[in-house]
Amino acid sequence: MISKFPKDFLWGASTSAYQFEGAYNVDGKGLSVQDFIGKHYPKDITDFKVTSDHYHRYKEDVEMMAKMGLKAYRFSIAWTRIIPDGNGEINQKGIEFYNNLIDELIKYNIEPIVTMYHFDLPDNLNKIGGWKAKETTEGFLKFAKAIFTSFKDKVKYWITINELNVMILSGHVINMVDDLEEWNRIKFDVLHNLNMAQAKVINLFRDIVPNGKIGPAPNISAVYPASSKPEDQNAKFNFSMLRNWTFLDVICRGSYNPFYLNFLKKQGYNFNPSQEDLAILRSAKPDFISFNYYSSSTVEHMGIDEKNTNLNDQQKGYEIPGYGKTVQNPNLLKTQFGWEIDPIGLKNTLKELYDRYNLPLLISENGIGARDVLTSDFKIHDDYRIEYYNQHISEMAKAIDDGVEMLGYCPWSAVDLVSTHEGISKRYGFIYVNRDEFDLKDLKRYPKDSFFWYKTLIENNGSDF
Ligand code: BGP
Repeated sequence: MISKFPKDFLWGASTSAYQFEGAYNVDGKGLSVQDFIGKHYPKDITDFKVTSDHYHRYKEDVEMMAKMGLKAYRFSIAWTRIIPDGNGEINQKGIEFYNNLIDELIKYNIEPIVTMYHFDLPDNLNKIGGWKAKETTEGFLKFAKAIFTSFKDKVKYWITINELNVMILSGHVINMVDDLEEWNRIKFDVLHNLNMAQAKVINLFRDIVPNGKIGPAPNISAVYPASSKPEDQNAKFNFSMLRNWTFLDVICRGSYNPFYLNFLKKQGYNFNPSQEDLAILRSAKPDFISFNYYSSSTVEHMGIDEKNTNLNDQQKGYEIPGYGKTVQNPNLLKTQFGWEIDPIGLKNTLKELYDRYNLPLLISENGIGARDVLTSDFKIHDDYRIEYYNQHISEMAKAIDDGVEMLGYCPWSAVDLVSTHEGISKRYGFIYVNRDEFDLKDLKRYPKDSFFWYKTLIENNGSDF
């Protein structure tokens, strides 16, 4: 069968630095907010100090990725390895580590895709106000300059900020927020600063890496109305805007979504970006959109006078009086961790995104978290993961067939790593890492059944779909 996927399609996989590298204080690395996990989530789960110890095992990991046939690998660079205090001196050891990792990838013809920022804000900057403080943007630009200059000849694809929308909508879930009440007061300033930082970094990129490609990586999902009631359709419109489009409109269209500006006003928020800022936002455009997709959202109408019962607790969903509230979708199955599984939602998301922005799309995350079991003969029979990917890739092929332009697919995760807030027991990898929540065992790597399945799929360029 002829493949629907372009011949240079980037079949890849993803990780992020703080969830995968470990070595949290090695070779001059400074501390990030993620090194304090447990502060906000005092659950019985591991921290990010060792994780999968990729820092010391990157050669072995890359060799296994090559054996799996990966054409691309998306990873993030830890800001605190490059600038330990966030805004000061460059740490050459940090540059050296990523240089070695990139060389190793190139050795096996694996295209490196670098995420510049994946939730791991330097703690020193967090202490002085995080993204609210101007020093944070200064530090980010300094960090960007260091990595652009160091890797411009080796890395073509760059991703600015992972899930900027999740940072704003659910910062407390990913360890970014100390005080939820204060966060709710400042988060729109933070959003503007992040948008500005992203735009400035893109402009810097054009000067330093003129032949490279750069794009954002929000978490985007199709939003469904819970019923055919017209008021539910209105809630769908509102949620798509609040959850998805407002974040992409700024970077792709260069301006804030008008409904979002109105939303801020109604929330009593005085949002007055300067003309100079707005001009900077207009000047910076991405080359592609990468996005993370795990699940769709379903919403229903919520009256302006209805009481908000969950106060921004993402575990229970979102409720915004006058705008809508999220509800369960009875048509979808769920993962062991309660996330709804919606492969057709991926096709819907791809088509909506492409229709709206007309930019090539890269899926930077998609996957299923599960309690994998290592058998006594060191096998992992993760048929549920194979099924999940089969269904999602099949829908992706249909989206391409319908006219969507795609660069690649980097599911989460290449190798097992520690989840954002649910420990190592929630595994996503094609490659198993032998450790438990608190027992580090030997950290040995074993290919799962999905590893061999993905290898075959890559070899035939997804021609079964
Ligand atoms: C995304 C993050 C990743 C990753 C993934 C799975 O939001 O970008 O860092 O962790 O979600 O989420 P979790 O680890 O919570 O299961």
